[in-house]
Amino acid sequence: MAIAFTKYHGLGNDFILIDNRHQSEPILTPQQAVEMCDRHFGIGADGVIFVLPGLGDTDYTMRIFNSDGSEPEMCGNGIRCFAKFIAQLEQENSKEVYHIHTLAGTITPKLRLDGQVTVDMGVPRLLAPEIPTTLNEGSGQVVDVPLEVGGQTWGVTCVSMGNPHCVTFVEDVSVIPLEKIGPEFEHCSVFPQRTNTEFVQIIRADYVKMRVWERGAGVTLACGTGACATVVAGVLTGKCDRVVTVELPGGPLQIEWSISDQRVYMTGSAQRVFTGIF
Ligand code: ZDP
Repeated sequence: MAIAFTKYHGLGNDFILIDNRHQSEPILTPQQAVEMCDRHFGIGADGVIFVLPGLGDTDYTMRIFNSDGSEPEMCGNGIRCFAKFIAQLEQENSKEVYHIHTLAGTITPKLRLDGQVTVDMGVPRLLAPEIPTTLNEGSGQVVDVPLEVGGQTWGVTCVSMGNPHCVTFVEDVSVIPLEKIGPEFEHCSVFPQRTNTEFVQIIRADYVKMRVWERGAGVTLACGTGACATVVAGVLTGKCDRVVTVELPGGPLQIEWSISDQRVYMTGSAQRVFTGIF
């Protein structure tokens, strides 16, 4: 079967976008997505994203397969790429704001004149069962709680942006052995749905550096939901302002955890790279 696709990236977190508007189930199986994501035997990507018909009063539905074939609830860099892709598909009928149905609820990206995309990522979920984690006996917020991983005790803060995140503040992100420690966090038994894992170095209250090990994708150059979770964790631990630049290996994201509506707003780039037939 020949499958038309467009490749996008958000700060080097790269995705294969599929126009799946004609049917409500993805045209690919998770296994086919794994093959397409392979960087040596396929197109190469951190995930495959499908543009499906909307549900209820939403414009479209977004579904994602990670490069290991698992399906996350949400994808922050992916939804910026998604917004650009649908604007490209709709051409002169494109809109400034879209309402997108995801497994994490309705997410609202806004295309800006400068080419960046601002996304209303919704209200973060902070209670242990919502993340989910069994830390703190599975109840209340999980803020700077000790967790032993890889023979070391870390102080972790857990946040759900629809998908699970475990944030650890460290002195120096450059020395963290991500490839080794990341999988141990991802599969730690206190995270029944596994977890995305962020290591964060505070430069200033409004500027932090973050490296990520993604659930189902491994080391990536950026993670939008992870940057949002980082700022929420920074505010909860008293380390960050409400408006923060998060520097990722692939570039910066602007994050605001709004005090007025408690929603998280993420602004960053999304770039089309090429189109093709698989
Ligand atoms: O939660 C997960 O399983 C993630 N791998 C989903 C992808 C998150 C992403 N990197 C982001 O930007 O939020 C795309």
